[in-house]
Amino acid sequence: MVGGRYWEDAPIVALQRGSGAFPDGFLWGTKTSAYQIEGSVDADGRGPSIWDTFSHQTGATRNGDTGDVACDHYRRLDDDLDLLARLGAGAYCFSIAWPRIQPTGTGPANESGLDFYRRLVDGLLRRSIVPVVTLYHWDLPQSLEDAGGWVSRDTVGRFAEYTRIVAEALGDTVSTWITLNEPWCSAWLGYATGEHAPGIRDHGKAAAATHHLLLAHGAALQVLRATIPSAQVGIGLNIQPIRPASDHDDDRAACRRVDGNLNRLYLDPLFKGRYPDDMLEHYSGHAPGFDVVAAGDLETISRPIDFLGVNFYSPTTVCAPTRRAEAQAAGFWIPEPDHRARVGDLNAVQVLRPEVSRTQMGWEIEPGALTEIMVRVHDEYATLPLYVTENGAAFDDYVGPDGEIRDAERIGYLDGHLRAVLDAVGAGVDVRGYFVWSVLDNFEWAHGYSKRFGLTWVDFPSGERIPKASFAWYQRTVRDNALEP
Ligand code: IFM
Repeated sequence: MVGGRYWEDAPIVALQRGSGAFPDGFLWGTKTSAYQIEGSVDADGRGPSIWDTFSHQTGATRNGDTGDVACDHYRRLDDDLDLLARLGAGAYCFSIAWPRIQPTGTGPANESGLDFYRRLVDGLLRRSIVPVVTLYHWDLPQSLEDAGGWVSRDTVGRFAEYTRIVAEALGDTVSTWITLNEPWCSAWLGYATGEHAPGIRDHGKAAAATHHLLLAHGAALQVLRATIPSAQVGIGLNIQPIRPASDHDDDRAACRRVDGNLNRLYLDPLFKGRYPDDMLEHYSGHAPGFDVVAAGDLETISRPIDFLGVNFYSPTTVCAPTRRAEAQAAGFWIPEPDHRARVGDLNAVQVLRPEVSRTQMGWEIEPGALTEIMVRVHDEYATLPLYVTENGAAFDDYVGPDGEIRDAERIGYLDGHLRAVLDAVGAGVDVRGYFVWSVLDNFEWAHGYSKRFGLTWVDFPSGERIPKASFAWYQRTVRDNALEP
């Protein structure tokens, strides 16, 4: 934490603007993903996913943590549904583990796997909670990775087949669908930096994976439209403002490259039906790269969606590698490891503003950046409905001697970002809902269990759940459909 002690910082992020009331019908929710919470990785015919394989490799995750047990949600389903009911948020977004449905990523459905999600959806509906289904949150069946994973075009057809199975099984009870969660992470953390499964480091493969993921989105969209004509379908992107450290041309060029990789590489094909020219040129020397694009693909990718899911945590500031010294002289701090520089061969260096508070992930807290990115989507891409499908923060929570978890920083973070949502609404953006990441502390990928994002503390050895102070705060917020003044 920079810029003061945390209890002084927390209120600073809680901006004091407006009445704090949300539009009627605003959808309040929380979100999780299968591998991060379910555990029971061998149960009822589930096959291995790339995250099972990856997390068991030495040094791949902090402390050697895996999702083998995670929050044990698979076996504690009913209790977790009761917890959601107690929270009172009207929606819950979860992901389906593809390897539970098709253990090897192809072939007939595993009915036991489908039954788990049928029970989950029925349990939500019985508690008057709207189910929102994510079809893919990073847990590709290992057999498909062995056949080339997202670098292979065949995976697109497999994803369409899997989507059809799920849509036929749940289509009469689920109306809101997210095809992919954060395809940028699947492509660039999975195939370029190797920080995520499958742990590959090859920029040409990451570019090809980007295209096949987007094509899989388009293919799934068609399947969903054909199978459930009334479905509301979107995709969840981790987009964020990227800023140059200075007005210098080199910093601005670095900023444009990072923006191209993180934002435009996804928004442009989805909403404009083309990849950005500068990114095509940037990756032209990397095979197979965007050479995998075939005639008609961009039409498939850019078919209209019903909403865009915005997953937002933090903005990023970058400088050119040649201007590190100037950035430091201007007061920026340069973290190690330097994420953006390693991602996507972008020739850029991430810098941090020392005066801005950060979460336990080291991510800068700037709620106004959420308003900014949503206004940008609205102004530059499309006026379609937006949902904030992920927003939240990891902090250094702990259970006090009295058994309470007073996560004031998280409340400050969420309050500030919800005010930023209201600012976007005030600026004319059609924001329909907001999902906190996450309702439970869970397996934070390469960070293992060291980062807690939950409204609920999970004691991992015993599985006990303890709602944090932010749980009660969110309960009041959704009940009032408004923030406290
Ligand atoms: O935990 C992740 C989630 O799986 C995807 N979005 C970001 C979260 C926090 O890092």
